Amino acid sequence: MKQVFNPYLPNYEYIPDGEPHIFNDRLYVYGSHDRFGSRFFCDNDYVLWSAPLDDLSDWVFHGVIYRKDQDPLNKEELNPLFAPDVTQGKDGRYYLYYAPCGTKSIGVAVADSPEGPFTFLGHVKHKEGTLLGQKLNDPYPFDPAVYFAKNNTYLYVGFSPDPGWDFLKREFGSIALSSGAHVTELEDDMCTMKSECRKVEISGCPDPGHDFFEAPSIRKVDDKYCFIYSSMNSHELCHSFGDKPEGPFTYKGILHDNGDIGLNGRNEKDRVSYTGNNHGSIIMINGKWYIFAHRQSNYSVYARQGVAEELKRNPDGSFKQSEMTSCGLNGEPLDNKGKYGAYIACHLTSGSGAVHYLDNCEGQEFEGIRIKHPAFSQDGEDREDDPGQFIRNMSDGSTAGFKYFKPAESLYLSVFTRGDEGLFEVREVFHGPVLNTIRLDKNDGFSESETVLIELSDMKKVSLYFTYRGNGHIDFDSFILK
Ligand code: FUB
Repeated sequence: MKQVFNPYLPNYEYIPDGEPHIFNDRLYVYGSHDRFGSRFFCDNDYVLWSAPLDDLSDWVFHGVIYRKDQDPLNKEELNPLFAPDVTQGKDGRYYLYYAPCGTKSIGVAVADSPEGPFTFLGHVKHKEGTLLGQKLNDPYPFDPAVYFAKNNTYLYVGFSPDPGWDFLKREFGSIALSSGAHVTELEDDMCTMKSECRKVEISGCPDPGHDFFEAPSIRKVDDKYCFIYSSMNSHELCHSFGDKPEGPFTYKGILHDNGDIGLNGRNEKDRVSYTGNNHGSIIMINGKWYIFAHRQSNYSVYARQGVAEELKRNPDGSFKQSEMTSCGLNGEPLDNKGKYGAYIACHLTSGSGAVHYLDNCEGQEFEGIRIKHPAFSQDGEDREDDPGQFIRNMSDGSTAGFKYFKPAESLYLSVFTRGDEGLFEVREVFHGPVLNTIRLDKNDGFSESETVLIELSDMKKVSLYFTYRGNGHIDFDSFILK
């Protein structure tokens, strides 16, 4: 079996908003599809990947499962398709729910297999036929999640935008919509709402930052229903428990934060990587719970990549916040011998820390970030077979960290970099003692450095942090553990 990393899909694939589902003993992740280099969300058509449950490293590509132009409301403008979800209907077929940006609707498509291809079926509508999202006080037709329970298909939608945001006026005009998460049940035609949407109540949020913002998702955990969502803080996924699919729910804490903010009391200024929006869900695979979420790359929130981590439980059955690692689905630390791409770093900071990527990263803000900070990036165009994602633009003090490798007493280590000369300080603990330094020569193409020895304690799994010291800039491609 191969090893599996974070991101868990090939490094040229940009699938955020992943909803993991198990159908017929395979794990499928349905998500949006970003385009590397784009200046907006979800520019590509939906594609699908799956893996067998007994080998989560063996991801298979199923190709395009649904195109933007298949929705009749979206033919002309080809608006991006935002976060989708899939459920199996009572008829055994598979139903895909999605929100085509700018159409004020939730689309429904159907397929005979979980692998698609999906064909357009209709839009979610009120009993009298008005589309959901086009009637006064409807919830925002955004981020649908679907779940079959108690002989009903539950549909969750919602968004809590700032009412002053310009795009709301542009897209929804004068219709006053209800903020927050909402739920309804669907008729067996999978399009008609059985009742008006009700607000999903979540009590016990410790502060407004942890309230619902977007990305509703639902799963059954033991005898509880677990409502998952992206909070107002935006970079984190939170969870809440309830006795019924429609709630009410009680807040239970953060599941994943794409800067590890909140983990062991970490605050925003010490985020371990470049944060941005987050969206995902949980699933039990072979007896273990996992959170699927996404990280940011390329200085923007428009090139997001799926990551997954194992979850641990609290005594009351709720989940502890996961830690971002380089190897979430691997089931054990990575081998301490071999060549690893720098793109699997779970820690990436500049000499002055990392920042939150904004939804609008055009203009000065974007340029400022691009000049001062490192980022996961690639040289090639979107979806080239092996564009070779790497860490771009490390300057003095910039650090890439990798967790975890199997214990070792010592390791020989070399790196592949390009750019200016300088050195890498190697540590096992960020801010800890320097174990050794690696001299980096000036190179136009990626070249291997000298090999150095680092002494470790063989008692625990290994973390590795590489901090660039120098006056220039380097790109970090990979490293070899020997
Ligand atoms: O991917 C587009 C949008 O970004 C999703 O619909 C939101 O949940 C956020 O992840």
